[in-house]
Amino acid sequence: MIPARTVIIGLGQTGLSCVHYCMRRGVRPVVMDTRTAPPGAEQLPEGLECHFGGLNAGVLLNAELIIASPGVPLATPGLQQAAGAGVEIIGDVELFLRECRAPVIAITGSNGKSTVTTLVGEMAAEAGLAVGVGGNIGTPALELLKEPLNLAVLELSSFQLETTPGLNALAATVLNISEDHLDRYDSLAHYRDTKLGIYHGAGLCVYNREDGETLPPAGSRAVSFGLNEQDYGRVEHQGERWLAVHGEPVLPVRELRIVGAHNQLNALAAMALADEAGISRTAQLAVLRRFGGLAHRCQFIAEKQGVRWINDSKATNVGATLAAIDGIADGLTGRLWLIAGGQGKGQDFGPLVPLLSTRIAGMACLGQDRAQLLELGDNTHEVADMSEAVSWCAQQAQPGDWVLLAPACASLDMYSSYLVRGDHFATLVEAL
Ligand code: N04
Repeated sequence: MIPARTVIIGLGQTGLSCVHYCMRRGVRPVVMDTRTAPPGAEQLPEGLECHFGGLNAGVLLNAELIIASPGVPLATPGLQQAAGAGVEIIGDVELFLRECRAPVIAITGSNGKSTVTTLVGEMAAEAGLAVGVGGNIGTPALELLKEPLNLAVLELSSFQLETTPGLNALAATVLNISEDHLDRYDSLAHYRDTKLGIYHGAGLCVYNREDGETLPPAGSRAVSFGLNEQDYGRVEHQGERWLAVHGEPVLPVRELRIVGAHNQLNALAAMALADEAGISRTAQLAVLRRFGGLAHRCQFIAEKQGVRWINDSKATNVGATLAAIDGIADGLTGRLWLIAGGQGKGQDFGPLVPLLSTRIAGMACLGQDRAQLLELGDNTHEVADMSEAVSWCAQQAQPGDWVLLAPACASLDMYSSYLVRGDHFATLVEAL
């Protein structure tokens, strides 16, 4: 039951999905957004009460239910007051779960969420299941209720997990934890604990045995993935490395199109989740053999004058940049030029220092927090924008070299999202 006095905070695609959900159930919600002209406002049904450019504390206090966007911190004063007064505050994913009858596979982590979510979704489809894929990736969860499903695969951000108390997934995973979003969390421990909430009520917890921060609570039914022979792992077989399940080789690593140790871990996590959903190994392997990776995720853009240009705009934290560089290292023949910068979100960029003195020939630094990057080494170079970054790298690079956009930062100081940043990069590269 959706109560009559329901407030939806935060518009955009997800906020609109909440509005439509309420309207289908005969409730006309109040809509709020801290932005003066939120995206999607023009698509709202006529005549809804709207408060833009800030939250109306009085209306929030008087609400029976608040559906809060992941874009609004729960620490916002108006929300704190309402919570203190006993108003229920949930997110769109919680609303979805209250109605969804299909089993749910839930995926979070600092990096690799979208890759694993896509893999599991494709595996389920390959096995003939009616599967819905959504959450933090693509389709808002509530949209998945429109079709009858026998499996839902959800990518969940830490912000979504804050407002999803009753997940109870069939299987859930925290892929890895590295620094991110410290502009919204007071510590890495707080960020991690929020992510670990994905294990609440899970039938199976799938964790990364190489990352102790992903460990589920004691007493959980759990299985791990990692690069040795245990559980979901890796073995030597017939003179090469294979992905393995409980020591049994199932697929030569060579047959994966996505490269790097982190992608082998992603593949193993996807298999563990798919097994719990009863998806056949045959279907799993068919997908692992053909999946070439996501757009904006170490995506090859072009070769220009013998230089290869790669778009990893989705690298919005340092961990992702490290994984990208590690992943491409094997194929790399010449030197590597990195484009980085944007909003650092309070991260420590220190882990990039050893790479600047080894693998990275030079780094073009742009955006709001470029000064923090510039001071990491003597082979850094300040640029005003992406256009200057691309032309500087084009001048420096020689045939055989690679240029990688993997900014280790959010794009929101310069772009509306990492997608727009990646597209801009690709356009500039194509024009070289
Ligand atoms: O794209 C990039 O470059 C980086 C994006 C990050 O670093 O991960 N994103 C976020 O931090 C992020 C994005 C955090 C929370 C939610 C989202 C999704 C969805 C709906 C509303 C949304 C943001 C909003 C914003 S709502 C409101 N006022 C980078 C707002 C809202 O500002 O995006 O009332």
